[in-house]
Amino acid sequence: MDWHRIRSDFPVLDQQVNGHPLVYLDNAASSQKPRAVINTISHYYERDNANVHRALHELSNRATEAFEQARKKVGQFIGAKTEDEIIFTRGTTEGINLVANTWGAANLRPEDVILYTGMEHHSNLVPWQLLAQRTGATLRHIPVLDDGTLDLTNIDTLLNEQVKIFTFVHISNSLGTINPAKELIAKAKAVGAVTFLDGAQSVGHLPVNVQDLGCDFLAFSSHKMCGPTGIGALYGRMELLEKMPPWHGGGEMIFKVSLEASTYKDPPHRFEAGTPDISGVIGLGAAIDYLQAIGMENIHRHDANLSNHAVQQMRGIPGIRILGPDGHRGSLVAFHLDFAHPHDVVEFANSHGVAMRGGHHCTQPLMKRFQMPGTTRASFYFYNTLEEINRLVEVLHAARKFFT
Ligand code: 7TS
Repeated sequence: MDWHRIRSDFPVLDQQVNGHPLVYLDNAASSQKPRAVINTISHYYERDNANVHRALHELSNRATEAFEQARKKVGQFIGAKTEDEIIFTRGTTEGINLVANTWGAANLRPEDVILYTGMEHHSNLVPWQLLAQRTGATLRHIPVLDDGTLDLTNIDTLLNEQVKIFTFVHISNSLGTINPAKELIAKAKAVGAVTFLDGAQSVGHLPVNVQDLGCDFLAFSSHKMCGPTGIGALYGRMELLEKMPPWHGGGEMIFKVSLEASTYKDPPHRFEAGTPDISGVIGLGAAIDYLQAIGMENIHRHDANLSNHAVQQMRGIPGIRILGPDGHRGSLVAFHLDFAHPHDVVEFANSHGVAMRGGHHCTQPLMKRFQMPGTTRASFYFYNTLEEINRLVEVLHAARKFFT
């Protein structure tokens, strides 16, 4: 693979920040976009822009065709049985809220348990907490070990017949831990629990196949995988989607409407009220084409090289504490430096052209678990290079000199 050539597909990376070449290491928050995606969106607005599913004129036909083609691409990309199992959302957060408010509201009773883990992003905690308040269901979580992996010692007690839904993150955005999704989903199935996988950090980074994993739901965000912001997808197994009531009401999701009542379309349209983010969906389709041309296995391997190299190099910085597992991990390294607050580290790095994120990363319970107010996080994607990681390490050594 010619990763340097691939990197040149991303115009934004070719710039100086504060007098230094930009080193963009905030990919877990949002990835950059290749020219192919930017051009697809421009082309849509320059040549095809119209509303979808409504008119019989040429532009609307083209827009509808491109929109529905993108649904097919998403379905194939994650191994759905049919593209009708793909619902377009605003992102991972909305996908989780959709399931909590439809499947959850219709199925949860006070005697039921919602199981999640101690390493969830707030977006995989708060919607379930709201649901528990509404339904009387109980919340339960799998604890996290010191090495950043799940403590599965008591899994058979935690994941018992009371559990109605087990929802968990595939790759942690704060630790880099890759959870054993297939194994956990199989355990949940054995006790009759529905499973929800938060794929925000995984779908753009490694091959994900919902039929192989066996999950009932999977949510992810386009902007973390080279696509535009404001769009994402929710996969739901058709047997479940068919039984779920709608969430948002409005145009496009109905079959018949009278002044008294309405009937609804089949999935996925039942869950897509109003004019969708058409250019976003088409842009996401272009991002998937782009990622597939590189190959998800290749991306995963390159990610692993980058994070291994980073962990090895960063271990040499005095006063550093690196969170997350020692071995195989996602493409990010979160750490704490005993000489400076994460926000100060991030600011210092920014003054040297290095973009990172500092804070709790929307995982406050996890920060409490590790007794840290926050961490600094360097997160990589396939367009990052080993040289950039060396530059990061150089800047962290300089930070140590600066702050001590
Ligand atoms: N789940 C995980 C694991 C995430 O990392 C994020 C976003 C979300 C859900 C929510 O995704 P959204 O696209 O709906 O916002 N994570 C981060 C992050 O780590 N830094 O900024 C956003």
